[in-house]
Formats: sequence, C-alpha cells, structure tokens
Amino acid sequence: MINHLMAEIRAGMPAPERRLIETSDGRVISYGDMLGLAARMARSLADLGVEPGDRVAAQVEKSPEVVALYLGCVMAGAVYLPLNTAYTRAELDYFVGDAAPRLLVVDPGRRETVAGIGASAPPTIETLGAAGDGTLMDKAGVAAPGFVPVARGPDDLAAILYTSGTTGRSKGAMLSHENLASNARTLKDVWGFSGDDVLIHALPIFHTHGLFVATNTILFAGAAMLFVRRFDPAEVVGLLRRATVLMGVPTFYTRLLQQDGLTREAAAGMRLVISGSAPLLAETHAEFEARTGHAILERYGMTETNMNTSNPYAGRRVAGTVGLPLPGVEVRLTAEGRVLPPGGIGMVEIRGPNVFKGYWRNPEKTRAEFTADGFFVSGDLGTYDEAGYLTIVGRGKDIVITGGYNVYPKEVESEIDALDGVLESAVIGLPDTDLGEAVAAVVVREPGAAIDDAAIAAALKERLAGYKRPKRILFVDELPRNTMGKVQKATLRQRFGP
Ligand code: MCA
Ligand code: AMP
Repeated sequence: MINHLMAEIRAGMPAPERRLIETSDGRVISYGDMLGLAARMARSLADLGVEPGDRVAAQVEKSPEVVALYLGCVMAGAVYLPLNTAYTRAELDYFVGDAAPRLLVVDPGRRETVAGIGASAPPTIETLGAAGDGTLMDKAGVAAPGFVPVARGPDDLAAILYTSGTTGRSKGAMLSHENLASNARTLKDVWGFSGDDVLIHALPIFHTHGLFVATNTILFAGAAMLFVRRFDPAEVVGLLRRATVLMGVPTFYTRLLQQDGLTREAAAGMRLVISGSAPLLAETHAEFEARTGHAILERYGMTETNMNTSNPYAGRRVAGTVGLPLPGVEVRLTAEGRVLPPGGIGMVEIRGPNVFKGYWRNPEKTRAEFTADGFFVSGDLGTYDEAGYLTIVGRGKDIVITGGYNVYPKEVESEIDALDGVLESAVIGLPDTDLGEAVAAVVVREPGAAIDDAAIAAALKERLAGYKRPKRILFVDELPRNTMGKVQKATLRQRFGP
C-alpha cells in the first residue's frame, strides 16, 4: 500500500529544482529541498518514537520548515496537529490533555512555557524556530535521508484541527488523507492552478485556510508560494507584481484597500484573488474590483469539511454569495427536517469526500452533528437562488468570527465568570470595519463589587489568546433574558452595536 496523500503530492511534483517557497528575506526552497527535509523530519519523528497514528502537535512560527514538519508527519503516518501561536499555556494544557500527542514541537522561545505539560501522558518536547533552528532541526540535519513513506490509506488520519464547534469546548476534527487530497485536487482544478502559478501566502499555517486550501493546493499544482510571515498590507502590495494569486480573509482586503499602491497596474499580472473564512462585504468586493479590475472570488468552508462551495473561476462571481457547490460536494438546506427549494432559509448540510471522519474521542458529538443519511450539519444558515448560488445569511451557532478567527463566546464567558467580582457575562460580536466582528463582553458585577474593565482584561491575558480577548468590556446591571431564561444576545448586539 502507498501513502495516499504523499503519493498524490509526488504525482503533481515538478522538477526537483523548481521553486516551492520563497521567503520575505529571499530564501528559496525548491521542491527537492522540501521533500528531502520532510523525509529527514519523518526519520527524526520515527527515531523519537512517533508511530503511525500518533499525534504530533506543533505550536510554531510560520516558516518553510513547518511545511516540512507537516509533510514529515504525513510521511511517517502520524497525525499532524497544528496549534495557533497565540494560544496561552492554559489553552495548550487543554489541547495536549485532549489529543495526548506523542510529540509536541514548540518555538525555542516557548520551551520553558511548556515545561511539565501533559502531566498524565507527557509528550516528548522538541523545538523548531522560524530561522530554521531548534532541536528538531538539529536532529533532522543529521538524520539519514531517503525515508520510505509509511503506507496509509484514504481513510487514515492525516491531521486533527481543533475547532470551536457549536457547543462545549474546542473539539478535534479528524481529517483523513482523502479528505485533504480530494479537496486539494478539486481546488486545483476549479481555480485553474498550474505549475506557473505564484501564490502570495500571508495566512497563518495552523488553520485550514493557510495549510490546506493554500499549501496543499500549491503542492498538488506544482506551483510556488511567496511566504509572508505575518500579513503586512504594504508588503503584499509590493509582491503583487511577482505573483498570480492571492488568498486571504476579508480583513486582508479591507486593509489592502487602504494602501495607495493598490492599483490596477500593480495587480495587472494577477489572475485570481480569493477570499474566505468570514463573510466578505459586497461593498469591499465592489471597491476592490473598481481599484484593481479583479472581482474577488469568494468561497465557503469549515475546518470539518475543508471547502464546500466557490464562486466560479470562469463565470459570474456574485458579491455577497459563496457560489456553487464544488464538484463532488453535495450541499443542501433543511428546515424542520425538510429539504428546501431555492429561496428558503435553512441549515446548510454537507456530504462528500471532503467531510471529516468525526470529532476526536467524541463519538456522541460526532453522531449529533450528522444526519441519518450522512450529511454534516454545519451550524450555518443559508439560502440559495435559482441559479444555485449559496448565500450564508447567519449562524445557528453562537460564534464570533473576528479577522477570520472563530471565537466561541462560551469559552470567554467561562473565563470572565470565574473572576472574583463578576456575577455573569455575555460575549457577543459587534460589527467592526477592520475585523468584520469584534469580540465584546457585557458583564454584570456581583453586588457591591468594583471590578473594572482593566482588571478583567489583565486577568484574561493569562488565560486566552489575544484574538479571543474582548476589544470592549461593557457593564450592565442585568442581562436581558427571554421567558426561558436564555440571554438575548440579539438585544445586546442592538443596544451596543453601531
Ligand atoms: C490579532 N488580533 C486579533 C486578531 N488577530 N484580534 C481580533 N481578531 C483577530 N483576527 C489581536 C492580537 O491579539 C493583538 O492584540 C492585536 O490584535 C495585534 O496583533 P497582530 O498579530 O499584530 O494582528 P494582525 O497582524 O493585525 O492580525 C490580523 C490578521 C490576522 C492579519 C487579520 O488575525 C490573520 O492573519 N487572520 C487570518 C486568520 C485565518 O487564517 N483564518 C482561517 C481559519 P493585543 O495587542 O491585545 O495582544 S480557517 C477557516 O476559517 C475556514 C475553514 C475557512 O473557510 O477558511
Ligand atoms: P472554522 O471552521 O472554525 O474555521 O470556521 C468555519 C466557519 O466560518 C463556517 O462555518 C462559516 O460560519 C464561516 N465562513 C467560512 N467562509 C465563509 C464565507 N465565505 N462567508 C461566510 N462565512 C464563512
């Protein structure tokens, strides 16, 4: 048996000397370099005792070496578990406890922060730095070359990505080799990728967007990426002349529009500009087209499903919609158990080779989010028109999407409620021109308590990644509730919104 995902990446691979990644400081990593380093990473993982099926968690800064670690895990038959670099130690404790990784790879600067982690089943800890340094790189540097990829079938796991989900704590979405391969294959075809493409890659590589939609699609096409470590609008504008494709979250586009250098001329060599992860305002779409001549192609996906729908590459791109189902992906809308015709508003449900294998060690939650006929219940509300274009009109799940990151209000509320002086809180998303939505907390103090916003903000800093922390903390005497006792978040959004 072959290694399903690696075999397909190899099949699309151009000559080994062709460029895969170029970094902002001019470092070039060819396909040959990448596969060679990935094989030595795989050998190092095996030497460290990582066996097929073991989880390898990584909280590391973006660099080409991280791509080699990801591919090394795939080659070794391990399950890659990338973690947001913004997570605090308290957040890491949860992920390590839940996923029980065999190995945890962190930035050298965070080595001390993770000391003693995973008390009941401590992982081995190695380091990997953005400058290509760290103990794992030392090991890979002297590892024997020519690792033969471990046999893995289409249904074997390649990755677990944690998602905020609809209820409860963050859950690990189990993604198989074929989940990832089928989506990369489809996106390469429908978006017309070839070996001549050059993608501006300014996204983080610990989420679906930057890792699978961007990196896997490029690998399948044998194309190249200009790696920008953190999105910097001026740098991205400067790179447009050397690139053919840009992928980003809506905040990228609103920030790019503030750059004088964003002109028709600067973007003349581009063939495609893609947005996803959060709703793109029709107004941003129109402004971007007026400035550059490019109609942004919006698509829709989830951690659990990779990509589901996309506006067409050749054909009408309709602003405000997320386009048509991708080939091989079934998308339907339901309400009260009935499948809806065009025009109705209902729950978006998805079935196809892209849909994940379930939540890690959580069969009950997995069962609860699939229908009897195998559709995944997305938690998004949508409607589609006669031509089949889907529009996401809202979310059935209580979630805030800020700058493309999802924040689960319950998690933030639990942290705030645990503070002395706080009786209860409600976390909501308020419209924000830069981030789409900004996290806000509405807090009720305990009688007589004097806790203020600065004290709450300081306490949360220890516990929550920055993007989850409220941009505004507001105080009220009591939270509005309906007759069932449920907090009326819509009322709060109205009261504190613009
Ligand atoms: C950073 N901060 C944020 C965000 N990012 N606050 C709210 N929302 C955010 N998204 C906070 C930091 O904690 C910090 O706060 C302050 O803002 C400045 O941090 P900095 O790192 O300088 O921020 P930035 O460089 O301006 O980042 C904004 C960004 C970034 C470029 C929009 O968040 C980003 O790259 N987002 C992309 C997310 C993404 O890849 N999503 C895909 C998920 P303090 O000063 O208090 O410390 S995959 C997905 O959704 C699905 C499957 C799909 O369809 O793709
Ligand atoms: P996550 O899997 O947690 O990264 O986020 C997936 C969620 O992001 C989806 O369920 C949608 O709510 C949202 N999303 C992704 N792409 C879009 C889009 N183009 N328009 C609106 N919402 C989107």
